[in-house]
Amino acid sequence: MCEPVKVIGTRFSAFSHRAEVALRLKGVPYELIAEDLDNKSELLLRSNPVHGGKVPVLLHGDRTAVCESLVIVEYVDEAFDGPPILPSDPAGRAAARFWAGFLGVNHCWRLLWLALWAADGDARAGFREEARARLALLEAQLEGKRFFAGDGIGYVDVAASGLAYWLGAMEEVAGVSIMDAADFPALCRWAKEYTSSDVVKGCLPDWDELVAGYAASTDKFKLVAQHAAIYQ
Ligand SMILES: N[C@@H](CCC(=O)N[C@@H](CS)C(=O)NCC(=O)O)C(=O)O
Repeated sequence: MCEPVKVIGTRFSAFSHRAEVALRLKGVPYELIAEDLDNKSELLLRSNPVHGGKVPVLLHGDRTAVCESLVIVEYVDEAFDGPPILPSDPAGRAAARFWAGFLGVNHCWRLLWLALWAADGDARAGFREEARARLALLEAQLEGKRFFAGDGIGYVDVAASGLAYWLGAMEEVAGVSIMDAADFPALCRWAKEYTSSDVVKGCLPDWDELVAGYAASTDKFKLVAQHAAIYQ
């Protein structure tokens, strides 16, 4: 009998999506325990005490909770049968981990966040240029490929998923265009392909709800940008 698999998360979070989509790629049934991040559950705080109750957290039977989205994706890849998410060869795995790390907070999302939500217009424009320079490096990675992983969705695609959907919702709410089709045709085409995949579609939030949720959180987002305390 299979042990229950649960994701503590929210579909408003692109990091949370990484955990869900990894399970779906493997064909693992799971339950999403939806969190309100403004009013975190005891279960979440208990399961991820080190990072103060960040989502996602994966619960697998009675094992220790798995925290950090990319750690979860790797755990899912190793713990369950099904198509591999990471490349099988060490060099491919190393490259995939490098780009997945690049798509984390320190290299990409901090700049994107500041480009969207920094209070000062000039500073925001500067962050936008820096963020776009990072996106240009990703654009080049897609050359001649349908997905970052090749013909199908793999580790880097999962890591990049925030750019495929959640960034667009934030751009709409903030009124800032960062990843436009004129300068990033490959990334925009990839985003369409990624979000059209049946596996992915099954765990995307409703667009209007996402936009409304972000619109309601704008003050909080700006405050986070002001303190540059953006998610680690
Ligand atoms: N590095 C973490 C980042 C996770 C993260 O920042 N999650 C956000 C939602 S997008 C969160 O839980 N925020 C609530 C908080 O920080 O209190 C990961 O990859 O899992």
